[in-house]
Amino acid sequence: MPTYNEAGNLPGMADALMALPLPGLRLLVVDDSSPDGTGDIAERYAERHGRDRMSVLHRAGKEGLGRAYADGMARAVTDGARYVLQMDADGSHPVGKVPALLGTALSTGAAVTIGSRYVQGGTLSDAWGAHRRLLSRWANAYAGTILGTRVRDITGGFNLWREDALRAIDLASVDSAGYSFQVEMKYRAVRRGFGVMEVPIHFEDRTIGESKMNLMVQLESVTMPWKLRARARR
Ligand SMILES: Nc1nc2c(ncn2[C@@H]2O[C@H](COP(=O)(O)OP(=O)(O)OP(=O)(O)O)[C@@H](O)[C@H]2O)c(=O)[nH]1
Ligand SMILES: [Mg+2]
Repeated sequence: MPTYNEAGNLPGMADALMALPLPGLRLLVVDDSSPDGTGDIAERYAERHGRDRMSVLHRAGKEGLGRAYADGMARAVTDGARYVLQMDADGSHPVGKVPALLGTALSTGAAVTIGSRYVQGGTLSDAWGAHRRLLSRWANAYAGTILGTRVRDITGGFNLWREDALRAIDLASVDSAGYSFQVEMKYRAVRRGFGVMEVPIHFEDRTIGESKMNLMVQLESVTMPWKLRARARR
């Protein structure tokens, strides 16, 4: 779970995850020295829940969620995780769906299980107006068409990865700094022949704290699918 200024969200997320009926679940928070003290709060919660169940990776400064995710996933695999779930801290991704993602991965053998807004049963926050819905749909279709994948929610950030898929993807060489990370990772997995399943989720809007989306991140998302396609052709 990457965090940057999520002091208002992290406590609730950590408590909810630790209360799930999944005794093997470990939480790794990857904090980029948040000025609001999220890293210290994460340490306190790790103490409370037990260091064997929760830990914190502190990074020196804000490098974007893609870098934070790549680092955190690499750490989780090194530490022996069999499955790694990526999940935002802002409350957009439903904690209650975590067991369903794992259940689907285990029962189907999928290497990548996507918490998907865009399969039958997937829903978006009522707070999303027509413009935002269209933009998200369009971003998905844009990346999917350029890359020729049939993944329905290729831009989503609530995904469960089997450990061998993460090893095969070579996290150290992932390019994306921002949220095109989601697209790049799935494309890499599909290209390597790993099976993908999508489980419907309800996507909630963040209610506490601020979005870290900015123009640079958006530009990267526009150019990245072309880069990935060109590289694949080479
Ligand atoms: N460690 C770290 N985490 C980050 C960074 N940027 C964003 N995050 C975290 O990544 C998650 C997603 O960030 P958001 O700002 O919600 O971005 P988003 O979900 O694409 O955008 P919204 O739809 O506006 O919420 C949150 O948990 C953030 O705290 C970063 O540079 N470093
Ligand atoms: Mg968000």
